[in-house]
Amino acid sequence: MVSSEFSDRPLKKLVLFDVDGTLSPARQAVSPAVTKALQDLRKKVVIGFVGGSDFVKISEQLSVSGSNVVDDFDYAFAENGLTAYKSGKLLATQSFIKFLGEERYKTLVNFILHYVADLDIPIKRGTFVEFRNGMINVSPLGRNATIAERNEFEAYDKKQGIRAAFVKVLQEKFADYGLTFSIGGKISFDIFPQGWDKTYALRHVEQEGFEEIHFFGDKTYKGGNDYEIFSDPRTIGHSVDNPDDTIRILKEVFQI
Ligand code: M1P
Repeated sequence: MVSSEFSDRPLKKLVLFDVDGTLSPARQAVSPAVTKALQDLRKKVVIGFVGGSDFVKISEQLSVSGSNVVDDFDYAFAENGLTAYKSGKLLATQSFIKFLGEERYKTLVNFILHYVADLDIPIKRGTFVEFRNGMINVSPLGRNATIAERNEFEAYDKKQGIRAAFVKVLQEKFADYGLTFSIGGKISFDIFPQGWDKTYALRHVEQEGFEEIHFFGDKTYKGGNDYEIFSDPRTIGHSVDNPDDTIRILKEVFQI
């Protein structure tokens, strides 16, 4: 039985969206056209986002008109759902440190920082490891790079496979840690406990009895950070090329 708070929606369906590359360009703000499409869609169905980034960053991208992102979406899932809101109320948070323990975490981070120090890539900036609530994010370039530097690194990485090689080493070295390594964006990869991919968010919605759960994402290929939720039997997956493509498919599927 779908919650009474959603009784104003004619369709008992949930539509979830990845953020970067699906609702907005990576790490940039959502466009007015996407905002409008989401407002129209919300009149018909329940909507939510499932982003890999932390809640503050996703809010910056999606709350462009000054509104609060938890009011604009029925479900707000940051860090793959490890931080979760429903109808503006915090549901739960989980912690990477609780899962791993301080000692193992320290061993992992020390190894990563040594590996980055030994990497010979054209430029390096700062913040090579970003500690988040439910995961860590590792960037050989460094997270406080400019947009232009991010794009240059992405092109370089496509040729050189810097991130893929890094991930392979970590997978072998830390095989007994129970971790998943996911290359989702342009300059980094995420590390989180196995099963804490975007399907983690589904545990917050499966009791609701939605007739259908749709998921829209751009990194739906194997190894991409949308792959697991996109291919999960509980969802109907839609693979998009960019935010305009998301609008196009929404118009087709939901006649908005
Ligand atoms: O949402 C996709 C990814 O976006 C960022 O990646 P990058 O900075 O490499 O483009 C990060 O927030 C990453 O955690 C996230 O998975």
